[in-house]
Amino acid sequence: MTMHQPGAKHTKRISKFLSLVLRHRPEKINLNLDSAGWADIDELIAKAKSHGTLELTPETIAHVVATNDKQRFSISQDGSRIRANQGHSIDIELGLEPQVPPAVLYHGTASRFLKSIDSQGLTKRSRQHVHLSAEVGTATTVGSRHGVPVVLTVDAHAMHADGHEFFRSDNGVWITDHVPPRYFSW
Ligand code: HQG
Repeated sequence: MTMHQPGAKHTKRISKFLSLVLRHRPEKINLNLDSAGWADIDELIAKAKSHGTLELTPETIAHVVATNDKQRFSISQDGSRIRANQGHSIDIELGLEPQVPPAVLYHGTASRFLKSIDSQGLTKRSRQHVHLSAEVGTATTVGSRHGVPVVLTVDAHAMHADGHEFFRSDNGVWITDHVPPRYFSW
């Protein structure tokens, strides 16, 4: 028998639900996350069901994780836990090691934020980190989510040389704490 997998629309709905409870609002279904953001998959399934939110199975979760366009989620090696790779607003410690970034990184934003960004630098806003991309195309897409996109070019080499720490999430997003205005241009 072939295992039935959710269609594209349902897969997206599950992905959005996972982003919500694993990054922002686990309390919505009373889900426990450990300090590194991991949730027990059986508990997630049971609580999503008891809150009438979604019917999930280990197979559909594995499918969503494997096919996710941005590889937003990881399953632990023993298969028992899941977490979001980045993008949290809740306070968790991803436990990543600092890495040497590429010389240049990009940040996509919307034109209406430029004035504020130019005075304060790139700040975390509601998230735990500032998100940067190694590719202009990705940055443009990220910026388009907010309005007319503008891509900032960040001198990651200079930031790193000046002691700023960079981390790379398991899905390849570069993250740091703050990008002061002197390190970017557009
Ligand atoms: C802007 C998505 C005013 C910032 C993406 C952005 C990413 C400022 C917005 C990930 C500012 C925050 C994160 C300042 C920064 N003044 N505006 N000082 N500093 N901003 O969504 O980077 O699809 O929290 O430029 O792919 O857009 O969810 O951050 O426009 O990787 O997996 O404030 O989320 O991934 O917006 O996106 P966000 P982001 P997912």
